[in-house]
Amino acid sequence: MNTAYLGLGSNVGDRAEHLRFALEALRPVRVSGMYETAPLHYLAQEAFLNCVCEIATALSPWALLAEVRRLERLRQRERPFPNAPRTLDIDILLYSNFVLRSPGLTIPHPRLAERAFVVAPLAELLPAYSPLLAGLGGQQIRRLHATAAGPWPWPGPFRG
Ligand code: PH2
Ligand code: MG
Ligand code: MG
Repeated sequence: MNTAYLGLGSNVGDRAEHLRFALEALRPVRVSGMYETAPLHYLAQEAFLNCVCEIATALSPWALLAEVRRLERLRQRERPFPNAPRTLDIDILLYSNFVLRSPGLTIPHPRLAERAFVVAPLAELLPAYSPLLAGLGGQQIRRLHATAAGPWPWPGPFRG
């Protein structure tokens, strides 16, 4: 088994329902709080709901990527241009201690440390990792914490 951290985001349609669908399929061990976040990169779009979850997986990184793409497609995810609005986005942030650089998959996620909407929920699950995320100031993370959309009506971790 490997431990992977996935970043989930949605800003089209019933955002909470898309994330709930993904979490039910992924059966995470732990889930961060849910954050309502302003769009980054492509700004002319609606606010996101974001969270991070931890999964225990027997899938290889490539098989896991195929699985999260499958879940995105099940929510009619469209990719008209980079950073376009999306029903469901699932990014592999970390996969055990793997470092992988290839055209289709980079682990750790290459933009992880630039993104408060990833760093803040990830720091909830991995507090010891957060000092390594040098790209973000603590103030930016605290500000995001202040906008957390919780408490999230999530029944708790799936086990087994
Ligand atoms: N995802 C992006 C681009 N911008 N902004 C927020 N707030 N949340 C996201 O998940 C997000 C984004 C590309 O994946
Ligand atoms: Mg993404
Ligand atoms: Mg993605």
